[in-house]
Amino acid sequence: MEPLAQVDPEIAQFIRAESRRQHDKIRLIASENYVSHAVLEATGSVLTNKYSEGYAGKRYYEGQQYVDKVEALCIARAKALFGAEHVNVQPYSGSPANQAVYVALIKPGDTIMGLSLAHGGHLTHGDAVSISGMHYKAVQYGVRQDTGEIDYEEVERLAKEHRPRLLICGHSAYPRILDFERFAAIGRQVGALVMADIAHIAGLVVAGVHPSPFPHVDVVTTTTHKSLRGPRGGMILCRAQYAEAIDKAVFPGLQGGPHNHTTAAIAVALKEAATEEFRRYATRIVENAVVLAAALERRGFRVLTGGTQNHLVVVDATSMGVTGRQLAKAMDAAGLVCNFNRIPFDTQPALHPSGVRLGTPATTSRGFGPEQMELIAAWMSQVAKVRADGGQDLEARKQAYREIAGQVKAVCDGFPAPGLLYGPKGRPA
Ligand code: DSN
Repeated sequence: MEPLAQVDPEIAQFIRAESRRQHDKIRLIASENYVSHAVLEATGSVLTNKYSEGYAGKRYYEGQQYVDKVEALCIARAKALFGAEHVNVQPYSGSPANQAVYVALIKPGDTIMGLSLAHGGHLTHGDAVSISGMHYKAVQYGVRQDTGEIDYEEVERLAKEHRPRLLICGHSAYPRILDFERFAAIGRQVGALVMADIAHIAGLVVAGVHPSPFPHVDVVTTTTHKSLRGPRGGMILCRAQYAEAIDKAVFPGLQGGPHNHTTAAIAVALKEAATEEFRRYATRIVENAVVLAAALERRGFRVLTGGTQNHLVVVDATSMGVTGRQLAKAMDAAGLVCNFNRIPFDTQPALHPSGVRLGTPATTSRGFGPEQMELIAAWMSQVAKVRADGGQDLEARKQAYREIAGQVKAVCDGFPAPGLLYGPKGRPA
């Protein structure tokens, strides 16, 4: 019963420091969030001790009296929340979930079609450096240069030309609503199965603030830790006719024993996501993103697509005279954490791209509203100006970032985040 701090003070110290960091800084990484104490408790539970290869009622190890119940409850909650006929809650995360769909439904060498990474898609949707681009013939569609929005006509044209077995819709950095119905219609025209990867928007979908991919598409994958606000994990939701193939692809096709502690924590997150409070939370995520995008635009940032309809804002940092990487690193020094990102038609290399990607799920979880979004835009503008001003020496720049970081922390102290060790006013809870 010795506490972690006694058994391993070094790791305990790092966890405490990370908790402090998560409290003191503003998390603008679009894929991150703060889980509740209840989700954390389930994640850190004794379920981590148990092996459970197989599925409820058909396991390869004994002692599944409670694990079976946990997994069955998790599946039932996911089916009800998303309106899915079948759910597999065992994928370790989003990439393995996507890979399991490919193993289940197509063959190596088959053609797949997805949104290109450079235009806001995901590596696992057919990028050349991912197994999805190595084992399958990947065709990539993009966004229109004039609007920055998905070019559905190009999707249709490419689909007719290449006749993919699987058409993928979904993104990691696309600030607009996805037209699942249109993707499904294109898939039907060319005889392709359609997969929606809703990892980023799952929380918005269950709350009804983004259209659902059901009943339009054949199979849906998601992570559980982004806007859905669960532990790090993945799920596959599909029509009943694909259930057996999907389950076999996850286990024994790709994975061994499921992470039962994660399954329990996903179940808790799904219960939380079914509440009216979560629906209000998801609504505020989008409201905050809209305010943030407008405030950034007023301050001179070029905001891609001219705004947002979801939790994401992508800005072209070069509109402020800096690269995305320079801005992201300077922002981190100033207490504003985001990631640099390529933008569509980027002329800069991947490690020094033009954009930064911002998201509001985490800030909304700690209670930020429009007032704080305006502050974030003002701080970002100050940071960009300091970084762009080549006349300043490094020490002067660092001092300017430290001053902003102090203001950021003062605001954060008034908004304790769920699940952290730090309470009101930034003191240990
Ligand atoms: N790493 C996730 C993101 O940041 O969007 C996608 O896998």
